Amino acid sequence: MEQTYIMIKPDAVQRGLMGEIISRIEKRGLKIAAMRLGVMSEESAKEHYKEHVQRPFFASLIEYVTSGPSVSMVVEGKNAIAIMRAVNGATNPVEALPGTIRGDFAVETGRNVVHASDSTEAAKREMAIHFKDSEIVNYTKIDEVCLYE
Ligand code: IDP
Repeated sequence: MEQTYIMIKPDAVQRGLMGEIISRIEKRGLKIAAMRLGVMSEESAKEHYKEHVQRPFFASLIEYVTSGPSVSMVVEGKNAIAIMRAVNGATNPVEALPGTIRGDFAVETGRNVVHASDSTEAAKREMAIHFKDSEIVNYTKIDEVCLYE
């Protein structure tokens, strides 16, 4: 089983999309192992996005993700990292296919509604920024019997 870090970004919270996004994750068959609503600190945001520190959009990205409440989650399942990247769709919503979260609910890259870790290393790093080990819940869901061979 894999775990990945997901953020429902502040624009999505303001637009009332939390339930829709959580519902898509659940319906896909992934399990929510941790979840918290809160305003991300500037320190956490800068650590999270440190690979982009030299990019021209860095300051506006930090301002965006700390601008209001967001939802942080750890999502778990077989191939959870790749599945959540596909569920979210392309970074630029113009290229995101209909049926993906960004393809259905977003218009531009700087307000693209959701985040998902893009690799095992990123998932591990991002989960450690946003959650203590004790906040990640280990439990079995009854539907796992039907989801997995
Ligand atoms: P990802 O979120 O799909 O992993 P990244 O390339 O890692 O995409 O970019 C991180 C975030 O930075 C994007 O989701 C988006 O919010 C923001 N971002 C990336 N490129 C641009 C840009 O050209 N303008 C504004 N914001 C950008």
